[in-house]
Amino acid sequence: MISLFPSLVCPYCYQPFQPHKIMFRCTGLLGPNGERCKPERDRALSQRFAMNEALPPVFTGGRLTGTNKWRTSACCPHCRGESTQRICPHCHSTLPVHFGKVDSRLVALIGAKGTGKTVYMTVLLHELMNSVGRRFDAAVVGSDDHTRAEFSRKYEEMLYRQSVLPGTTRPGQAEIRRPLVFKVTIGRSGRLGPRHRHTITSFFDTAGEDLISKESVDLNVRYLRGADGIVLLLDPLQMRGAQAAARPGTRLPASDDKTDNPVNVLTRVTEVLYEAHGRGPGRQITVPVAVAFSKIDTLRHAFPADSPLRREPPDDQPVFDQGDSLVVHDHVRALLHEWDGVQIDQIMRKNFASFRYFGLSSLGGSPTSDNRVDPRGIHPYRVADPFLWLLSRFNALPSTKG
Ligand SMILES: Nc1nc2c(ncn2[C@@H]2O[C@H](COP(=O)(O)OP(=O)(O)OP(=O)(O)O)[C@@H](O)[C@H]2O)c(=O)[nH]1
Ligand SMILES: [Mg+2]
Ligand SMILES: [Zn+2]
Ligand SMILES: [Zn+2]
Repeated sequence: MISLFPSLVCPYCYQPFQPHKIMFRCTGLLGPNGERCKPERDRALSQRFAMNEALPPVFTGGRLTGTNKWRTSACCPHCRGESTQRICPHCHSTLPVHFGKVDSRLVALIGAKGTGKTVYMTVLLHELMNSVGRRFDAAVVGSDDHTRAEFSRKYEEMLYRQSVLPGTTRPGQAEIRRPLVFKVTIGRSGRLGPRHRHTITSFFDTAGEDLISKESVDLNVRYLRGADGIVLLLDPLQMRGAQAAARPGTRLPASDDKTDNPVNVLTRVTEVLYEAHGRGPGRQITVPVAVAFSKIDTLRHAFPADSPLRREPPDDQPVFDQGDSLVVHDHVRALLHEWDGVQIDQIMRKNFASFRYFGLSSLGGSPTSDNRVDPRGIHPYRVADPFLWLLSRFNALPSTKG
């Protein structure tokens, strides 16, 4: 059945809903009938995200008759005050201002324990807000108070100002951890003057431990099912062949029963995606997957001098450089042979219609022996490439022809 109302997906809980199901939250101000709605703990927010603050009540807006449009404001049935604060009917999170009208793309970040996901997400967002943002004339801002406060206080402050690397992301709490939602606005000068393209992106940083067993993978199924693009971070240091090639002195990740090798993780993620999207005869998974190998700083010294992973990526044009990206892709594919990772390439080719390999380093160097950021600072290398590729796949960013 073709629906007139394509389904939307909440960037916070990744649950789908029809546009006319969007709910509203009362402003809590004095209404025209002299009543004021009392703030109370919101059960949906509390259950899902452990957010317990008292908020004004929520109510349904309903469909506007005779049009395909949905409401952008509605009247509170109690105080009769008008509200424009739209919320998700499932988790009651406030939806971003342009939600439903602009592209909304959910990007899930997954990978085994200790691959560097939390560090990567922090550095990527920091770069997008700073140097990469300047290059693309892009503004990247947190879409809600929680994202803004959480990102600057918990992630950026710790890594950039206190030089502290994050602890293991707590597993089994996918219900409570809330994705960080950002609005990416890219300026373009067109014939009709400057235009802006908005994309809402939602980042969900999974706990690597949740990818160990089938049951705990299921916790993340909803996030994977709702994702428009996936960044799968794999740690070459968890692969035998690469361990041997690592710069002497590199601390190798602990291999305990909570860590899993990249092939097993990829196998399970593939199964989950087939479960989520269905599997027809000969059908492949169509969600674009950026397969990014982290911590490249520990391996770069052994690459040939002309390796694309030894040179700086082109950064003078505000476009995604397909040529450079494809050279990196081929190079990483070749490296997989040396790293005992041929199986990864076999799985990707067989099951994914759209994927690309990347090599990156969030920190640009090894952490100190007590696992703090090196005093010389953070020197990210190619961290934005996977994200820019996804944006180009979403047609949210121009790219050169490959
Ligand atoms: N050499 C090097 N080490 C890194 C880099 N990024 C992360 N690491 C190391 O990897 C460790 C794990 O990074 P996290 O970002 O916490 O990993 P995670 O994937 O979030 O792990 P979980 O939350 O346990 O799933 C860090 O404490 C660092 O020691 C990098 O760019 N280079
Ligand atoms: Mg983490
Ligand atoms: Zn009210
Ligand atoms: Zn929601």
